[in-house]
Formats: sequence, structure tokens, C-alpha cells
Amino acid sequence: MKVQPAWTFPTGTGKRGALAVLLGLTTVLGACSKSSDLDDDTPAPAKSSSTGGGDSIQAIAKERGLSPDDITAALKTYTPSGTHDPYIMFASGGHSGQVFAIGVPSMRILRSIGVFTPEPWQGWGYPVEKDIISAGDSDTTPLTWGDSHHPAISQTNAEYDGQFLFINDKANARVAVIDLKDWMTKQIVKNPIILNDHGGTMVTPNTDYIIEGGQYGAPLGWSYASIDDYQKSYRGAVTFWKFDRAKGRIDVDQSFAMELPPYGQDLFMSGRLVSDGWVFGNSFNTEMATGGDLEGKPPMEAGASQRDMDYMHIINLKAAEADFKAGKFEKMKGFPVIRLTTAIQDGLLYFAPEPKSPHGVDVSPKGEFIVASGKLDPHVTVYSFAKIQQAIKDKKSTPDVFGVPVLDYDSIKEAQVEVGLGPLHTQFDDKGYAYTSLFLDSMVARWTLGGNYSSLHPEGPWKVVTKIPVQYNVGHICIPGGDTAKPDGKYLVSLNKWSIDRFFPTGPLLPQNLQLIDISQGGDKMQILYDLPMGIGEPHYAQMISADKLKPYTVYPEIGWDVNSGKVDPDAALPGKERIERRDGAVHVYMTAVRSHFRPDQVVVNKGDKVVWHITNVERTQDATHGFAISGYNINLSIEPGRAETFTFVADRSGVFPFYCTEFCSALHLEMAGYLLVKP
Ligand code: K7E
Ligand code: CUA
Repeated sequence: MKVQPAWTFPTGTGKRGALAVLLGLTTVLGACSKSSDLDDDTPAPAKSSSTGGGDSIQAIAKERGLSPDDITAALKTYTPSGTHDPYIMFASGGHSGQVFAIGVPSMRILRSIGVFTPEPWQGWGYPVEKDIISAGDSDTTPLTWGDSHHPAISQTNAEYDGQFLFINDKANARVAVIDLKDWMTKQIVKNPIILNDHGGTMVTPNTDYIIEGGQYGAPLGWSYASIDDYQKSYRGAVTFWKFDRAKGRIDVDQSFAMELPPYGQDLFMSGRLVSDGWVFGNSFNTEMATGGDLEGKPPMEAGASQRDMDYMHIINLKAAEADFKAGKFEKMKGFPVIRLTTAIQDGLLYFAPEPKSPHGVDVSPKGEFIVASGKLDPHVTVYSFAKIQQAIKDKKSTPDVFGVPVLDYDSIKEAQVEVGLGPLHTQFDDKGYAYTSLFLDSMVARWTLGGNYSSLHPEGPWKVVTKIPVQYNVGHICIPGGDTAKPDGKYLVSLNKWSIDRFFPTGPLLPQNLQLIDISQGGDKMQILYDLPMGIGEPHYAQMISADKLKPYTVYPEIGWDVNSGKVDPDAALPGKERIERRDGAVHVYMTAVRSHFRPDQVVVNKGDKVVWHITNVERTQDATHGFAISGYNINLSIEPGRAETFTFVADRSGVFPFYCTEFCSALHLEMAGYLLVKP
């Protein structure tokens, strides 16, 4: 693969001249303007910084072979020690099953958040909060990994409010709720009728519902049917999880699903403002291909790519909610499902033809356009919500094989924009531009929106303005506020699937590459600023929020805080009341942790005792976190200041088990230890 330079060298002297004046860089700009330095296809390793040439900026830049664009990129991203990033991006952790928080523009990874998978640093699942992870298990098999996919920040009036974060597990159709007060997972729900999902989690403009679309058609309720009966017995589904903001939890009893044809539902997106109350999703296997390559049938992916059009799903969520409240559903595994026949009869579901194996479906900031990308089509197709409503009213549709009305394509299409090869996902900025990732071209295309946005563009509506090469094979892209009514057009992060030559090869398994792009200027100006290798899982999607909208705790509000109930645990261990007592057939340990001791520091039990261990970090100092591990018993906690935890185990092995603090908290951290003695 030819490596394309990530930047274009500035023409004219304006930018370079200004920069040179700013930095006094005449020497280095002169040195770097030799075209051979700039057009070389092979990226050279950056040289180590100068030891002989002195510490001047010129000398460092020359020694490291930095171009003027490199220097502007460095200036735009460098975040001095002690200063904070203006934006925080929450990226899904892919196979890690977690969520990663990344500061932008520094691209510093701030932390991972344990979600679907035990995470040892935060003691997530060892054994604290194990119940939250296992609440999402399927009925027979404990799940020990997740494929975390699409994070969604909670919204108020179609803007991120920074209160909660949701994320789905594609592998097992689970949805998690993370509280952004302490950045901890509070709830995981397992979808009772589908086994995997994809089009989640997207939220409605006031976070009334968290949307979870299915993916691969299967009999609902995890039952069996022969694959020869695909059309008759296999189905798709979309689930609307009701979110109770006051409780900070999904209210399963107020949640419901809708049965859909087995068309391989893909991504979903909520309407907003003018399209509030409606939901859009796409599908990519209206052929209903099932594979069977050994029997001479077309392989799955070929079978699923035969038709020119698949169907965008258009769902009237307000009307579906009314049907649910009116009891117009059937229960499947105890979960309410609006049947397909009801959805058709009551006008809850419509289809729009969309070209060639579509992937992303995205809604413009004010909710008036829906943009779909056909993976096998060089265009994005833009639908007008107003035209969709008109076509529904005029009954301009023909039924598909299940009887779902397919709206007339030409009546609802607003525009098609030829963006390039392999279009996937679209984001919007504050200047009326849309950006579409091009997987096959390894580029991000910037194009102009029409309609009310037309006046912003001298270029005219629905036109590609520029494209920037990314390295390589971009999936999702992320702009701050990108899925809201008020996107912010400063940065775009390109979540690239392949990194190939960008980093030192880490064996045959290479990291993904998250590239930060400056989109603050309009027209043809975009600049790659930074490459962040993600060697800890494959982020699919990310959402980015202005940091000032986040109001996290710095320490828990009171000593003895139960992170799940969000208040003080009445049974928490408290300073001055440390003790060991036997009651109700168990040994209760009440232990406090403070620099640099655990009290009590000796705990003696008998083999076979059930031990209920309460431990509280009584610190009020920010960052005075203590860890707690008991060797041999797989017990490992992170206890942040104020937090109280309780865990239970059976002391089924006798012996002497040191326990110790796992966070290097103080000069006497190594001495912050004690003994669990289990008598034979
Ligand atoms: Cu395009 Cu699963 Cu959102 Cu990945 S998905 S890229
Ligand atoms: Cu407490 Cu180390």
C-alpha cells in the first residue's frame, strides 16, 4: 500500500511565514522546504532529540526532522503538565469489553472503565460488583468477555448533559449504564429475546429511551428453528430500554421490543428536534441470505450483497410507546414484544430503500435529514424527514414480503452525494459540513449540507469540499457533540481499523490507530494532528463532550459511601468502630483503610467460615485510593476515598494469607498489610 502523506504542505508563505515569526524558525523552515523531505513515501523513525545541537527549537526540529506542519500539529496538541484537555472522548473498548476515556486534543488515555469484563486495576469483578457483571449473563453460561461497541452520552434537549454513559455489548446483546459522577458501571441488562446486537446504544433527545437494535436474524427468545425456515421463523428486533434518570437505572418493566423482519438490522439513530419521536435504522441482508457454502449455496456475504437496495427502517417510537402502554404486545421470555403485524397495522414501521449494503445512519443536527451510507456504493443518500412524513401521509409505498410499507425512494430522497469508496459513518460540525468516513479509500470526506444549511456554503449544497487521507481504513469518526443538535467543529477523531506502518510493529497483532484531525477551518483545510495507538481493544465508536459539562466526584461525598445505592451504607465499617464479630452464621469483619494501615490488621477465622468483609477507605484526600488484595483468594479491590465495600467469601482453604494494599499510596505503602489466618 502506498503511504500517502497525511498533510499537504502549505502553499504560499502566509502560514509558514507567520509560524516562522512566531517561533523564530527561519532555519528549520528553510531546511524542511526541500521537497525531498516532504514527498518521501517512507516514514522515517523520528530521530531522538538533539544532544549536540542545543535546546533551541530550531535545533530540535532539525535534529528530529520535523516539518512546519509537524510543528503546528505539536503546538495544537501539546498539553503542558498540569493543564487539562477541553474535551473528553469516551471510546468503546471493543473486545476488552470496557470503555476508555481519552483527553482531546492531547490524546492522553485517562482511564478505562470496567464494564462487561472484570478489570483488575479497579477491582471490577474481584469480587466487588461481580453481581453487576453476572446480571448480564445469559441463562446458562457466565459471560467473561464483551464486544463493547457504541457509547452514548445521556442527552437533555438533544445535547449531551454529561450525566450518564451507555454502551452495548455486540457479542451478547447487553446494555450497560455508567454513572459519570464516579465513572462506574451501575447496571448491565441482558436482552431476553436477542443474543447479539449492534445498533445500540443510541439515546432519544431526553434520554427517555436507550435504543438497542439487533443484528443477525435468529428465532426470537433464543429458541431453535431450522435455518431452512429463515423467512418464516427468524426475526430481527429493536429494543427500547426505558431510562429512569432519577434512579440512574434502566427500568426493565417499562421497556419493550419490536419484532422486525430478519433483515440484519445494523445501526440505529434517534431523530431529534423536528424528527423527535422517530427512530431510524438500517439493514444489510434483505436478501435473507443464510450462507451454506459447503452445500453450494452462496457464501453468507455474497448472498447478502445481491440486491441493489436494502431497507432503512423508520420507526414511530411515540406511537410504539402508546401501543406498549395500551398492552398491544405479546410477552416473550417475560419481555413485551410488539409483533410485526401490529407494527404494520398501527403504522409504527416503514422502510425506505437504501443503496447497497448500507452501514451508518446518521441524523443531521436539527433532525431534518437522515444520511445513510451504502458500503458498496460510492454515495451517501440523504433523506428528508419532511418528505418521509409526506410519503407516509400520501401512502406512497408498496409492501415488502412481510407487508411492511416500503416508501417510494424518489419521493423521500433529498440528495445523493458521491463521497468515495466504502462510506460508513457520518458526523456533522457547527459550520454546516458533514463528514463521512470512507473505509476503502482510507479517507474522511467533508461535504456540504443543503436545506437550511445552504446559506453557509459558497460551494453550494451537497458537494464534497475536500477529503483527507487517514491511516488506514477508517470506521467511525467522532466530533464533539457529534450526535446532538449542537456539534462543535474543532476536532474530528478518525477511528482507524488498520495502522500498518504507523507504529513500531508489536508482533503480528497491531494496534488500531485513532487519529486526531483539526477541522476548525472550513473549505479544504483539515490537518492530521496526532496518532494514538490503541493496543488495548478495538474502539468502534466514541462520543466526545466538552469537559466542562462533566461534574465527577473528586472524592465520594461521605465516608462509608455505597457506590451502588449512591448513599452511605448503614452497615459500613467506620473509624473507631472497627471490629470482628460472629453473627448469623458468619464472621463479619469491619475494617478501615487509611494511610498506611488497615485496622484490624489481623483477622482469624476457622476453615469453612463464611466471611463477610466490610472495608471503608476513610480518607478525604483526593487520589488517596487504597487497594485491597487477599493472596490466594482472588480478592482484589480498589477503594477510592470515602468508598465502602462489602464482599463475601468462604474461607475454604486453611493457611496464612497476607493481605495488602495494592496502590502505592504512601511512604509506608509496603507496610500497609496484614494477615488473614484461616485455622484448619
Ligand atoms: Cu461501523 Cu459496529 Cu458502529 Cu464498527 S460499527 S466501524
Ligand atoms: Cu494504601 Cu498502599
